[in-house]
Amino acid sequence: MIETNLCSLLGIKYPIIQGGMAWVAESTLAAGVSNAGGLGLIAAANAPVDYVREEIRKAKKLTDKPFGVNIMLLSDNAEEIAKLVCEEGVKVVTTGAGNPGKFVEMWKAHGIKIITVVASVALAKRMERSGVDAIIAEGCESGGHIGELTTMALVPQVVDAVSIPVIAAGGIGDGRGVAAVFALGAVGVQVGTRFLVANECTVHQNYKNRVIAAKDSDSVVTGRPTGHPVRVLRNKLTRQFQLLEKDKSTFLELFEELGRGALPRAAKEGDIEMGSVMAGQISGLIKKEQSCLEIIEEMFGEAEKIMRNPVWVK
Ligand code: TUI
Repeated sequence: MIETNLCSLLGIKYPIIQGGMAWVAESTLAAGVSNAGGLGLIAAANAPVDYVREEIRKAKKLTDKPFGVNIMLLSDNAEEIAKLVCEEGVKVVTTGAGNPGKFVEMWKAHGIKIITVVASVALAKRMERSGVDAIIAEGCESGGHIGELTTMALVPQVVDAVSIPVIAAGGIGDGRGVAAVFALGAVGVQVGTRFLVANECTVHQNYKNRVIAAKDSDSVVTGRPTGHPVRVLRNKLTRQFQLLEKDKSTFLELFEELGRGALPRAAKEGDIEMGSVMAGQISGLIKKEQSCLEIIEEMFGEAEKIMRNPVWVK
């Protein structure tokens, strides 16, 4: 049984946190992951506050285990969501795409555990000073909004730079990935892409099928000129982005127009050609739909086997 100090920090059985995937991570997936022994998350993303409140209340009915809310700090309503999690008694908050420093005091006063996603050592250090409980070091193998460094390079540098627990994210799709990031000094993993195809995940079936069909080289990064690079699976939309990106005179508004509403178009409507199919580089590892419990037990079973009996020890 793999148990780390992340398990006691969050009150969970397996040291795994589900990715806070915008338009995807709803109460059913969050409760599925939490019931399976990990930490499930509801993604607030750009959703209206009332919607997020309802999802939190639904999750409370679906599980008696701890779950969290992911707050995307680029969102216009991040401040309102930051207050909502206090009102609703949410136990854990994860944040992404920015610096949550100004909310830390309020969340701590409400006994909320705070875990911040970072893509650099500098932000990890700043976050430790502001009092967060743990760091998720997310490499650019991840789907969605990404930083510059790979998980392999980022995680050990963050581990050396801070003394709070570090969770690894980006490029972890099976037990081999779990074992690998423990070797880098992580005390847990955050996994997004593999949970896209969970039975409990409500993303459109076309999206799941696209992830299952993906091969190693099918993910690309678009949007670099906007300052918000995003990893997605190749399709008609990414080809249009790539054409725009070649033309240096392209106005940023054109990018925005092409990207507007693209994630719900894929995740909710199932338009996987003109929608944004955010998924990580390990999509090529994913072969089938499974329950959250099967995914988690398989990952940690494999990891334990590798760590007990590494192939290189004779
Ligand atoms: O946030 C994510 N992944 C996301 S958010 C998202 S929604 C979106 N849609 C379109 C455009 C942009 C976002 C889809 N995927 N992951 C966590 C993460 N945070 N990765 C990288 C970062 C990050 C990057 C820069 C965190 C902080 C940061 O700098 C902040 C600072 O103040 O230095």
